[in-house]
Amino acid sequence: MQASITLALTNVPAWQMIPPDVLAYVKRYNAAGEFQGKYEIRDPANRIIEWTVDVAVGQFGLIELIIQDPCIAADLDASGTVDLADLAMLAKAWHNRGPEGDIDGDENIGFADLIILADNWLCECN
Ligand SMILES: [Ca+2]
Ligand SMILES: [Ca+2]
Repeated sequence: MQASITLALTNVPAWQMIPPDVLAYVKRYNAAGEFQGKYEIRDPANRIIEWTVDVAVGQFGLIELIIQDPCIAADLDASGTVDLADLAMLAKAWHNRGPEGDIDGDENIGFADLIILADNWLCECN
């Protein structure tokens, strides 16, 4: 069975108050808990997010709203500083899929994550 879900981010003024330097997105999972997609919420085209799911009505998966300081996101080992240890974790996960080593939330490990890490190099995020 297929069904369509619409997630409408209707409180636009609230979204516009999100600081420009934070990561802000929605992650979607299916009923089995598997990652399905990431949606940027600053993109005006994505203020209304709609997709089709292949599960019965009432069995929709998790939707996770993430608003996060990019320094904390880039601190992969949660040491309080973005440094070589985090770069090593990113390199180890390079081109993998999944949350391990992911910084921008798309569950692909690549240049987008490296850019955030580089932009926050040596930042202290306590
Ligand atoms: Ca760290
Ligand atoms: Ca990523």
